[in-house]
Amino acid sequence: MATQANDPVVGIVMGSDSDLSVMEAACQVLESFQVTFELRILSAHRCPQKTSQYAREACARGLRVLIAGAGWAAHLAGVLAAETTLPVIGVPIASSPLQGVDALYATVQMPPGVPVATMAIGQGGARNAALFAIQILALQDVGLAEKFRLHKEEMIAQIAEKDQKLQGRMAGGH
Ligand code: RP5
Repeated sequence: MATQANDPVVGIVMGSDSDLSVMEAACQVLESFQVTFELRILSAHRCPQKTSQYAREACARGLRVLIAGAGWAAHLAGVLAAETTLPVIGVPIASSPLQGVDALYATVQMPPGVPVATMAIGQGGARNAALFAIQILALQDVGLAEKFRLHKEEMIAQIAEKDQKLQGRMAGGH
């Protein structure tokens, strides 16, 4: 389980504790880049006032990006985006019988004027949400930008290694 930082710059919010196994993927990425974050359970429909207040106070508290993970008719990211000027990244979660397609549409289809940067459904989306948050923060943090550049280089190296192994197997006839 991730540890919370004293001065978080990323706020990760999820609609329920049942979303935690997905959103932990975002925590792991932020931890690996040493980006401070807080993790909260807030709900657009179960505690709308508290959720709005969180978003309204987020910027003054020092948060710079919000990540919101929610399932079903997921309003969480949209409500946060409505109440803050910070960028909001949405992660649709497959917790309903529609396997997250409902949450994807609810999150991505924000009406013009209030954008939510929407990632893929599930853990992959949660990972990407953290990486996208890092890219935003890196615009004003040279050290973080360098870490992100190294992350991209690592991916290039990993693919090259996989390809080399494959070519070796193909040449060997198995
Ligand atoms: C959404 O409803 C949450 O984001 C969660 O994905 C889903 C189910 O919540 P629980 O019934 O498990 O609390 O609001």
